[in-house]
Amino acid sequence: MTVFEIKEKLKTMIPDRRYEHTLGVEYTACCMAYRYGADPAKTRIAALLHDCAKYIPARQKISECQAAGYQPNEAEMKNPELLHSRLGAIYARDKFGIEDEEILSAITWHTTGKPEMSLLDKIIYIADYIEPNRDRSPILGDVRALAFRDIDQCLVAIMRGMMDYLSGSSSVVDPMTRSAFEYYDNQH
Ligand code: DGI
Ligand code: FE
Ligand code: FE
Repeated sequence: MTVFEIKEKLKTMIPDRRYEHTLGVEYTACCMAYRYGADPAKTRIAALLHDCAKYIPARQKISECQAAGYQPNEAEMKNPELLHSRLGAIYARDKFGIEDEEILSAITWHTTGKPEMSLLDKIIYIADYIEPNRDRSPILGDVRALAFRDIDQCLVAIMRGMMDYLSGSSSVVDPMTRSAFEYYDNQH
């Protein structure tokens, strides 16, 4: 599929506002790819598809992940929203024909992060957080400035902000969110 065809199909899967967010992630991630030397074509596709499964009902998220061979963990069963990234990668492969493992990885890990992220994983994770339509995080100004200066410092700042946010809410922290933060926090 061409990028144009991917966009046309994607528009039928998510509401307009989410599509705008997706375009924000696309151009933010591409700028970061130019800055850090990631493959711009792969970056673009990962960005476009990262939230393609966001609007699937919770029970269907669970059942489609299971059908594709992934058994959700306890945190994901309690909060199936977490599965939109995993299911997004499944859709990227099955509905959009994407077989590139780097792209599928960046989609899979864009919500929780993980230890030992690839450059593309980091770019999609960060671009998702700082794209221009975002306005709710108190640390946005700081992490936007860091994104083009020091990608790892930016990553850990976002992860720390996420851990703080989750500890102030009643939601479960996914084990991967925690181990990603601990891994990058220890490196700094
Ligand atoms: O899909 P987006 O809204 O663009 O962004 P995202 O994929 O990063 O998802 C963001 C949401 O995921 C946000 O509301 C916080 C939540 N989240 C991230 N890690 C965890 C988490 N929620 C829980 N309960 N546990 C986590 O570990
Ligand atoms: Fe997402
Ligand atoms: Fe997103």
